[in-house]
Amino acid sequence: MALLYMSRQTNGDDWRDLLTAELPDLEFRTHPETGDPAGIDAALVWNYPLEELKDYPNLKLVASLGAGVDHVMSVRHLVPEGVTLTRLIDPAMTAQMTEWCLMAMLNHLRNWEGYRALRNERRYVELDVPIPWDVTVGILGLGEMGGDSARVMAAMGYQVRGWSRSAKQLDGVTCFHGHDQLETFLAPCDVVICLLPLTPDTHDVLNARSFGWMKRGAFVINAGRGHHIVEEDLIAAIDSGHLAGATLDVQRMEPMGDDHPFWYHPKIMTFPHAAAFTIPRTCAPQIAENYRRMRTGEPLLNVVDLDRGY
Ligand code: NDP
Ligand code: OXD
Repeated sequence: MALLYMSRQTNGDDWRDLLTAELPDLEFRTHPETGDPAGIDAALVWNYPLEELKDYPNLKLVASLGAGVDHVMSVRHLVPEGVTLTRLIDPAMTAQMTEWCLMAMLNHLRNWEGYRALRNERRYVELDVPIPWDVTVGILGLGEMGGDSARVMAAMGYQVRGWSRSAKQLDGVTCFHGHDQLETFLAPCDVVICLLPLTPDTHDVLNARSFGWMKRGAFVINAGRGHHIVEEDLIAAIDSGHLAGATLDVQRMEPMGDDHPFWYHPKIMTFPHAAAFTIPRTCAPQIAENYRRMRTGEPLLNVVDLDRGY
């Protein structure tokens, strides 16, 4: 049986080398060189057309080469019944995400752009900065990514609150859950960071109404998915002076079109979906372990709940 690589992120040679080092008898195929479809029992997928999955009669495992699985869930009907979907949970990726969220937040709080503007005018002037414990940070999503950012930011002295689907307890973090508590959660936040998975329930969660619940001067950071934010509503909330600005790693259309207003907006900074990376070196061991477990019938790691969608 064979494992099929379906991603344009790399040509697959890195994954082939790493996985065959862990599983010497592995047959690794790279789409579109699929060979006999009946010989495929697992697929490694990332933002790739998945129509052919339904043609692999012995497929048992689809492994997302990312923490998110919305790219698979949006074509769930193409994944045959009984196939297990897994995702990545990688401390290296989580650490990169926490670092990126800190960078985005600190650039705002410590007024990097303001100092750059002053420096460009050769003005040696101090700007006001807040004390960490006077800043309230709200994190949407308290899973692998959001939970880590929350813990690190709480340890740095910020007032941290988090929002999840189910009730949670995290040391040093004031926790909220469910849509009924979203307004209360958002109201005092100086900085709002979105680290949610994209599901039908979280689609458009940051919209005119929820921006309205935020206090005047709040700053928005999104590293979840572009479709968490209604982009026109964000621009309107910033242009009206209600929100201070935003830093967005993800957008509804990636890459953004040449005429996307985010390119030109002085209070919106964008990144090209680069907050945290899938690093083959750190992620290959869990893929290899799951492939081994699948073959021996042991429970798999990092299995996605298809009903919850994440
Ligand atoms: P997890 O599944 O570990 O955590 C998801 C969190 O979101 C959980 O706390 C969950 O609540 C919460 N959540 C889910 N649905 C809802 C809802 N309807 N209402 C409130 N909270 C909800 O995911 P990760 O932390 O690993 O990753 C989160 C997302 O980050 C990924 O799905 C991906 O979209 C994005 N990502 C972006 C990257 C980038 O480079 N920009 C890199 C990696 C990930 P509960 O705890 O109750 O289940
Ligand atoms: C992920 C991502 O989900 O990079 O891993 O967005």
